[in-house]
Amino acid sequence: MQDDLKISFNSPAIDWNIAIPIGNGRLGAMVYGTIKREIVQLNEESIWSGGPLERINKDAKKYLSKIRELILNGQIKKAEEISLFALTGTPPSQGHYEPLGFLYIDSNIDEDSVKNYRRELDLKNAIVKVEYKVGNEKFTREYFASYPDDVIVIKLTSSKANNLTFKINLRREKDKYVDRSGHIGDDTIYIEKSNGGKNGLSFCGMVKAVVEDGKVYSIGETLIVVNATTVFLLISSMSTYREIDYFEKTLKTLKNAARKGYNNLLLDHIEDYNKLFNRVSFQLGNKDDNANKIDIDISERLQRLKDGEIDLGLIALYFQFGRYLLISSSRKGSLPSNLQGIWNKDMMPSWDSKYTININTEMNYWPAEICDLSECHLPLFDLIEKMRKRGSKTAKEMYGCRGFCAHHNTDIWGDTAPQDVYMPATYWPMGAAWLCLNIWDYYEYTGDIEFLKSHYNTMKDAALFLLDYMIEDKNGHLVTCPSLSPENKYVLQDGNVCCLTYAPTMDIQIIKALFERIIKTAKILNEDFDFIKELEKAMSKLPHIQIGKYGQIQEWIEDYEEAEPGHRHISHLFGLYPESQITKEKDPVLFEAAKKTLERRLSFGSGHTGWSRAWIICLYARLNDGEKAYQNILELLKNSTLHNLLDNHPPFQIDGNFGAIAGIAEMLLQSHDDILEILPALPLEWEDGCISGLKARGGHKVSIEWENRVLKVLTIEPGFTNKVYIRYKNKTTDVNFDGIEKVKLDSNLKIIKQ
Ligand code: FUC
Repeated sequence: MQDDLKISFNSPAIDWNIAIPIGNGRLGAMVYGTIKREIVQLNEESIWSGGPLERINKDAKKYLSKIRELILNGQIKKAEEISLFALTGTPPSQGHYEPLGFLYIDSNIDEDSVKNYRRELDLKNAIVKVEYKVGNEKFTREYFASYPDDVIVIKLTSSKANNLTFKINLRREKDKYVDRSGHIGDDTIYIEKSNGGKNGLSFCGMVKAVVEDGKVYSIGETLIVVNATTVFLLISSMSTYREIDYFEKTLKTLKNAARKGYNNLLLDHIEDYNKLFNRVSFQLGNKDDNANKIDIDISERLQRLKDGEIDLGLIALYFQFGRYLLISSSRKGSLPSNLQGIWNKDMMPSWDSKYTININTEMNYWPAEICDLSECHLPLFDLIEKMRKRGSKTAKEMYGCRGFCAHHNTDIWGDTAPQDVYMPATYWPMGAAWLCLNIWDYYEYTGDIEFLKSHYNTMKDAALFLLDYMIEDKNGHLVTCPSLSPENKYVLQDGNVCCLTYAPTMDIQIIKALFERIIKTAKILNEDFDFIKELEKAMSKLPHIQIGKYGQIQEWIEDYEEAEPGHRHISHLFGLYPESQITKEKDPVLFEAAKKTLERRLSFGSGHTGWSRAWIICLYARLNDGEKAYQNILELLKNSTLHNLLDNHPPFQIDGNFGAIAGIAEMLLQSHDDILEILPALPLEWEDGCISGLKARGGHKVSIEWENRVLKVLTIEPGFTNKVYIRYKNKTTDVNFDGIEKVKLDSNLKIIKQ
């Protein structure tokens, strides 16, 4: 592993946007590293306002045919008006994610006498360290979030014996939103919010202090440590989302962790984290140069980038930080990473910090497989199963359809009814179909046939909904109706600006992607042959992707003028990435049109949000344009990245981090269409580099070393498919892996050694 995997800060965080995230999938914390009052902002995955809601509009089915008729006849405004009344959820909104609160550690340290301050995130071991000196005395703090022991751990040490004295509190915003707090014995304090049996969650947060020497006691809701040399704090939280006995369970978790002791907690944490993180290493540019920059404050590195300095090490660091974030916010058994991963500071967060499934949640999981973090992908499938149950009711009651559907948002209870009263987004019924594509993707990288088998019916249910939902248009095409192209609007000849439509391009592409995946799965499982035929027939009746008057991929079924030609969503390029329906080999004309589409969007200012910029990186990688992909990475770092490297929508939204690193991986390796393409979009500036451990479809582990922009060594450790086709520039070859453990090839794709 590299030793330049640190994000350094030479001052405490002045606000949340420069605090450092840690997490174990379920518990998250933002470490400020402040001195006199240390602030650690806390999250637990399931602390949401309210509870599961039944929001299906009972009049949807009654008005559905009218809405369809109006849309097909071009009376869009009328259709939109009725949809507002008849399709909007009752009530229109799901609940929102909330923070657990703040941990405050107050001491009497004189901040003016502090010197040699340093705060860092060590990505190699997922540990935050804070160090500073007062006179000759050195104070050190270490923070990590342990997945194996389900606690956040903070260790405080002073170099002078018995010189740590501080008090600790747990608070929620403005000291409100808590209905019980206090201490349990001498060494533990808690806050609790119980819901009195109403529809909603109860939860608690707890801190336990373990001292080696000195004294710990509690008064009221304050924990007091005096004259200690080393103390470690254990923090946990739980809600009724998982445990009726959340309070007892939390207490037990803390006791177990205390018994285990700091060193064992740390060792197990590092071992667990390293198992995932160490799979991929990435070196870009000059090794010594990168190592020299590692102690520079990250804000300064970002500023230098803005000033035009090249910092390839920062790109590699950003990439690994993204992998760190996925490991920290999405672990087996946890909820999936939401709009803010797991790190939300607001009681009323932007877009509720939920799961927006018309791009954002999907983007969170784009890097999961290629960056060899399949295990982190699993929480998404648990949520899809929850949605399946709720979504079959939505499909039936709103639309009279079989199967299951979801609209553009979901929550931790798998809500599937339309969310918001927002014409450009709310009435889009494709959320479940898009999410179900990940089932196949997981299989394609892991070869886990049992997983595929057990999730086949979920994909099938998403398809059954679509088979029933689609109607024939005047040309005999099968079309989704009503629907929209997230979240853009179009202008009709009469000047009306509209959203609702039938068969927007993205829908056609999603349906094709889903049906093709199901057909492949059914063939592998050797079942459902009649259903395969049904899907094939339906696919043959889907409208074709069309090219519009600007040479662009048409976003809608008609070549409408876009209301916002620089819109952040680039939904109609879904077929280019994440899908691979538009490739140079399959259709050079559509490929060119995709290029024009992107250029046009950008020329009108697209990419202004972090995730939009991240998608653009992925799209340019698929267009084999390394230069433009790199320029967009720079734009993202310069204009849409906070000083703790978290993505800035604004505000912070984690999808941009994840989308961007998926794009970086796609610049170096692509594996759609049964061929491994090596360095498909390598920018001029990335002269030398080495990435090891990327995953390709088929489960192959790929390492690539290049020098002077030429492939030096390609190493492949075979996965579950026997044969791979490889392409590098204009050379192709195939390798049969029968009985081979590892193969190395040179720039001519000749085998160097096996
Ligand atoms: C979609 C996007 C917004 C934002 C929100 C969470 O509505 O259009 O930009 O990311 O989701």
